[in-house]
Amino acid sequence: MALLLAIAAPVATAGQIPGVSPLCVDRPPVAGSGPLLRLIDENPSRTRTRPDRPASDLLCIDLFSTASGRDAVGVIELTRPWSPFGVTVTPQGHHRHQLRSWISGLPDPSTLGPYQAYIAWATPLELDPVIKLGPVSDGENDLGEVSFNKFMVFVTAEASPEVDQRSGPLVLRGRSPSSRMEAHDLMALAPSAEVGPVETNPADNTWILPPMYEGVPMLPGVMATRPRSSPLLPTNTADIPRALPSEVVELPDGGTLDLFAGFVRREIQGRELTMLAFNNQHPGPLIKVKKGVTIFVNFTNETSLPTAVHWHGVRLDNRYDGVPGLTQEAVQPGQTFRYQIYFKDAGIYWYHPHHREDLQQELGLAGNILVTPISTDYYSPVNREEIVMLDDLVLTEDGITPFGLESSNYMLMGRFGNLFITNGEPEYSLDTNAGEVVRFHFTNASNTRTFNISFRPRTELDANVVPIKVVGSDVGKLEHEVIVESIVLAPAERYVVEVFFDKAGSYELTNHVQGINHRMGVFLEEISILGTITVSESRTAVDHHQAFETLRTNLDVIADIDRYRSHFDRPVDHELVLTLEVDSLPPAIEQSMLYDWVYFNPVEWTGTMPVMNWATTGAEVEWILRDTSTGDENMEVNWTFQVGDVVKIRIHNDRGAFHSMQHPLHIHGQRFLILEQNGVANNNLVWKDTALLPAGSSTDILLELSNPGRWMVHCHIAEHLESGMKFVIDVEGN
Ligand SMILES: [Cu+2]
Repeated sequence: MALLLAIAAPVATAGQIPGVSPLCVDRPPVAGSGPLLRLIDENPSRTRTRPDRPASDLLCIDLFSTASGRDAVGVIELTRPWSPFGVTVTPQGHHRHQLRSWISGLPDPSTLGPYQAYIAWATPLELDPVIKLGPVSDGENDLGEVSFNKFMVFVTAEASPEVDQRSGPLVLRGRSPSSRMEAHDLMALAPSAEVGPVETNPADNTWILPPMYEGVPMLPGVMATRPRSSPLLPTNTADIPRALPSEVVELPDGGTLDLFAGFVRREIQGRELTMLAFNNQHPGPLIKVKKGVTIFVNFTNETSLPTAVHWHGVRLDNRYDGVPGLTQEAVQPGQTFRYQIYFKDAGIYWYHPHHREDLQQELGLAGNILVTPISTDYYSPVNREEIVMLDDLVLTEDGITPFGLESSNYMLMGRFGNLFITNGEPEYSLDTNAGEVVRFHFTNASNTRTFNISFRPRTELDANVVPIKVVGSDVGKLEHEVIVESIVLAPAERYVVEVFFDKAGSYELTNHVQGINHRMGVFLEEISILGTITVSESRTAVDHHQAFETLRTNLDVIADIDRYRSHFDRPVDHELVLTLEVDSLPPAIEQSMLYDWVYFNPVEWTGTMPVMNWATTGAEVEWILRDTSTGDENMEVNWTFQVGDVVKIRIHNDRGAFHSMQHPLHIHGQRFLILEQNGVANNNLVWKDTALLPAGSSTDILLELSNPGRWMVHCHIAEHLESGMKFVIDVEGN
């Protein structure tokens, strides 16, 4: 019993004593609860359900002893190494975990044989390779980093701390939270999965199933489901123009752009498609302005749908924010609206409709705005600047998969495309000379997909990826430039990065992720080539290599943020929970998903269950932003601030939801800092307007209220926004 107390004792004062991981000790009971949890069951400080904290069962590994380990017990906490992104992954998309263990009760190793030390090891479930994490003893141990999909950790007694291969007896072992995933195959035995009750909606017959995910079959019951909404695919039989590539429109202070949204024809992979475009261009015109200028946009709606234009990330006057029903009436077909836009911040921004975004943005209504800095050395010198808009599209043999009319569909996970579209094309290409440094301004314009982008030499599949220097994100530069191997962008996020193409050759712009085949309960690697960068033999005359090698500290950004540092440790002003309520889901879908709660990936990287996802609408699914103090949800939330206020908001992504997934939360008209996630401080800040909030995470942001008006806060997964995952903040002042 003395042993048990030794572990349980720090629980009550976890905040003060650097004892057992507070994250992993004080947590609710879950499947696979380990010995440590049983000990704590008796501790009155433990509460049963805690949506108000990170999901410890997704972030902890319990260590169970063997007969040799006797009374030994332990727990491992998984945190992520810092990265400038909402999650930290390898270029291959494996989540990177930093492991720290707390162990107690290890017997003297010499009592087990000729042993002097305990060593911790990690291995994927295939048991190959086995990597040495290092010696461990009672107390706290730093075990370094592991980035396997599903893995085990075990502790053995060994002859010395120096051994590099395991040969001694096993004393403790545990499995990663991801290894608990289960196959849906048991569902094949469930009658309801075999014959799903088919909806009697008369529109049923007009739906054609969306493309399947190759290699991931769906159960028959799921295949029989249809969205409870009629299919909608805007068409225009009139003679409509072919879409053109994007053009750069440089506007001076006071300049005016005539912008219209209309129908265009596209031919993609042999299909004739009717799509939408701004000024017939895919993406829409690239608007280039200098920081500090004001421009006018005379917008005309030549589509058959009500719309408006939202200027994402731009801290403009509220009445020009382009949110129908909040800042303006929707612009009806044939009508016009004049926007006046002031650009307060340098960086990359974008514009898109804020009305049936799931349909209008998907069909091509999106363009970038590049706001160039005033100072000539704001960025390091480069040879070339590229604006890259990432997107995807759902394409069947017949064309684009229709949208829902009465309600959007793909409501559960959002509309994952099966074809990547980069700057409007299935394949992006760029030519440079050897030795060039290129600055890329990336925007994720997809409805729901989170990208993990890297640059890889084409000839060598396993070659190292090209280093990427991260310079900035949504609303300006990072405090400190950093080198990474890949960049993660959730919908609506932007990253400004620089890449040095030293050697001639062909490079691929790659999206590489580890999705989940939920049906089989296994990870599924997805590698997609989004484009090619061809680096010619001729060497650039202007060498910016030295500047690229220098990682800048941005004193201007640090000084700006200094004004807010005194707020970093203030108490939390508001708390939000991101969750989901479902009602009357087709039984085959509901039952299939019952298998998935055991493990939620921090990010749903790809759509491996397209039929199930496609069949869900607002009739069954409501994504929710809930104020924890009032219980108000979505548009009931009523927060009022004054211009000049600075508030700390804690956002929990509810692990207990029926289905938990990441949400890219966007706040209009303001900027914020991401202070910490799952209790780990962010020490390299950048102003953001969109934050990727992984499943089960808890994130603190510091919101600066600088811009008066009524502003939208919402999830930027287009379908989640349509399902109601939004509210309005009122900022008073002038
Ligand atoms: Cu969402």
